[in-house]
Amino acid sequence: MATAETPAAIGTSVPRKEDRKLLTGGGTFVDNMTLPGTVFMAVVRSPYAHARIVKVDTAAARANPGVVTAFSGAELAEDWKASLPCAWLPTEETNHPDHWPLARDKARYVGDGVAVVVADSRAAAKDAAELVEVEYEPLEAVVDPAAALAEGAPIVHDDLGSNRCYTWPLAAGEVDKAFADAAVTVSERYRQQRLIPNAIEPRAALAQPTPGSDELVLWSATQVPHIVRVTLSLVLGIPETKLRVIAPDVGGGFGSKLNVYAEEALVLALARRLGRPVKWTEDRSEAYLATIHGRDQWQEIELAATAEGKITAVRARVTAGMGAYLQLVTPGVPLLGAWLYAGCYDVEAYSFECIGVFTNTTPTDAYRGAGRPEATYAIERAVDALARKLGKDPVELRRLNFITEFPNTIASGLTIDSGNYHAALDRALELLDYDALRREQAERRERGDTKQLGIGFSTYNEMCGLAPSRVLGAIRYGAGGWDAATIRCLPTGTVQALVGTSPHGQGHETTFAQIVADRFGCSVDEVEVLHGDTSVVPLGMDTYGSRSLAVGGIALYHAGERIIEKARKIAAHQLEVDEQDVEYEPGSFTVKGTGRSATLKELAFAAWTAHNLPDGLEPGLEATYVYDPPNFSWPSGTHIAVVEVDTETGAADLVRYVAVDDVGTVINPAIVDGQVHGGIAQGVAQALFEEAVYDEDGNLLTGSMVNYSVPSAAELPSFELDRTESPSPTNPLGVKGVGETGTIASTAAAMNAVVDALAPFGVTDVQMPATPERVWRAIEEARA
Ligand code: MCN
Repeated sequence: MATAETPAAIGTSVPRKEDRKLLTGGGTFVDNMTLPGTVFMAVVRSPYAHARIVKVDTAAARANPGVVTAFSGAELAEDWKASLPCAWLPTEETNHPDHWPLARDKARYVGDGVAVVVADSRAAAKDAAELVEVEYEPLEAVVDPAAALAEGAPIVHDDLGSNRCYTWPLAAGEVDKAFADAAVTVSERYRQQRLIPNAIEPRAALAQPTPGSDELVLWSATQVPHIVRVTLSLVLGIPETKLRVIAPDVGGGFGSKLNVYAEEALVLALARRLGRPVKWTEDRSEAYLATIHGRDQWQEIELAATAEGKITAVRARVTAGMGAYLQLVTPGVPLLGAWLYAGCYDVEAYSFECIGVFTNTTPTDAYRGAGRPEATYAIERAVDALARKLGKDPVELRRLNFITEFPNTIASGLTIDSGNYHAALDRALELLDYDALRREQAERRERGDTKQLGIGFSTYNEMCGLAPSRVLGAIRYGAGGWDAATIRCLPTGTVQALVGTSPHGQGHETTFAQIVADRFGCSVDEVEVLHGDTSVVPLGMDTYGSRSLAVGGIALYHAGERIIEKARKIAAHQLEVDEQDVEYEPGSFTVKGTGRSATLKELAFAAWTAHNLPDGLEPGLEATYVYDPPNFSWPSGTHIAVVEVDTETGAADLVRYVAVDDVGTVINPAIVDGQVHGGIAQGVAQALFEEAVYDEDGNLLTGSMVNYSVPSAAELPSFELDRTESPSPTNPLGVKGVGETGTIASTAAAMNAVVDALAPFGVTDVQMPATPERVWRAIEEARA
């Protein structure tokens, strides 16, 4: 294995540069920072899911020792020039309610902020928050998205008159005809239960007014410092030039920190009012209420097929819970799956419709995979249902329907860049020893063993690397899909790489350094990757949608090419030959056919002294590139889960998991494996363990890790991973994203395995998560 000190080509498992610091306690997280004079904010949150706010009295809180000030929502109303942002309103008619950092008239979910207290310690702020007296008039609540559409359901936003947020249709080809002509059809309904993101570091924000200027600095545990800066400058009504946002080390996000939150706006507004730094850190149970949730959809999917099992059409309908308000991209999340309900399969006709619905629950938004795990789940479960109906092996049915030609414009309208779906499936079957497992399964069934085996497939593709700005514009997303990078060769030979994406666990400091080191012929340690500070890296679109490498990394690659081209001019000038006569090998230029050469480091020094540059050439060796990709990138692969279900207790144990992914060219295999591992764990968690449960009054019953069951390594087997490689033809490195593949693929694989194990009982569906109780009930009901 290479070390960080040796030249590290693309494709090498260089150990993560950032780990030494993180593992030895040297990381800088927002909550580690306390500036002189810092005061602490606590948020008073509604205990009701739906209630009119009659009166907020902060007098007792203000009088408590250590308290600096306290405000109700109404008292801060003048601080906002715009409501909190939603950057993705999918249709012109989308109902978009105001979303103020503190509620004023009504509380709309348990956890909705209604007042803030500021004190000289965190404990004092929390104690005093309990003394704020809020008079509520409780109202009936609605928590299920399907129920919220029913006649007579309580209305979350009175002024909208309805809980419907939007209806978004997509149709291509003759769908009705395909269903009328079909020899076989299947029609399935699935629940995508609500999930609660669990980053190790909860959210935290620290705002500092800068004495002597009107600048405000916000440190935030965010995935999106650039987006936070643009949007909060509008919310606070301050020039963007006067807001600097810094995402220091961020301990995970999984999409939940791809947002602009009330608390970020609040600490800024309070710092501006008080002239002092104001800090807030979420605790875990607060996070469960106040940080976005994921999923929460009802899905209906129908397949039309020939008697042989060739799928001709897919029809999907989704009812998607928005929660009480629209966060940054809430309405767009289910639509990220809109094109993918036909999965890896070649169909002629396609239709999709999504209805977004308000409920009295925590807002939903992007959670790892965002829309694509849901789509993959629906199609992969439905393909298994079709296989069962036809009495075919699920592998054979998949093979019959795979897309085989690339690039391929699919029925829903997008173009898949590259892939080889058969190759990944072949390799996965080989790793699994499929035939042997099916034999064992048959033997266990024959013997009537208590523990039955289930084998579940998920052959998936996804669109990530969000993405071409024009396409994002066409689907009414409010920002671009480009990203930017700057490379600066310093006179002493080291290199700064400034990137507009910002990691929170993905290892960019290593992989991005590898991209530069590979082209510049230097070690990874000679490249310092800087990110996450809008003053240091002003241009960027941040990290989500597995875009950092496929967009930001390509910007970095192009910036490197610009450096090399400029250095070539200097080399030719100093070596006194034509530019065409110098050849570049990573790290140095040589005059063709001679031993005369100049290294990139020497040229960086020459560019800095500027004593002997070609006429008209700017001194310095620095280049910026803003890259807007021509397409999404399309990872794909085959995941296979093997579960053992105890038919007496209902316990479903994941005993093996094989994943063969195709993410194009791989920069760092160890990091890619790590991403896949984490992703699989998260997707399996949805299938078998996790669910946010509300009672009918809108109380979150799974309000802590005691009853929201995040799996640990003990619940999961070692994953067996491999890769195939279909480089993307749309970028010069051939890379595709990997950050979400595991999550996108694994939920369906695990649930297909559970249902496969229960096939002898005639069970065809179990709602997620497939807890022992649910599995046991399914068996008992089938037996009855
Ligand atoms: N990589 C690579 N070769 C490839 C693809 C990726 O070496 N062919 C490397 C990249 O250079 C990067 C990492 O793998 O170091 C992930 O790259 P990418 O797929 O571009 O994803 P992003 O960096 O944009 O990360 C976002 C993605 C998302 S959307 C979620 S959600 C997620 C995830 O990454 N959240 C994570 N992975 C996470 N990992 C951790 N530890 N914590 C989270 O919160």
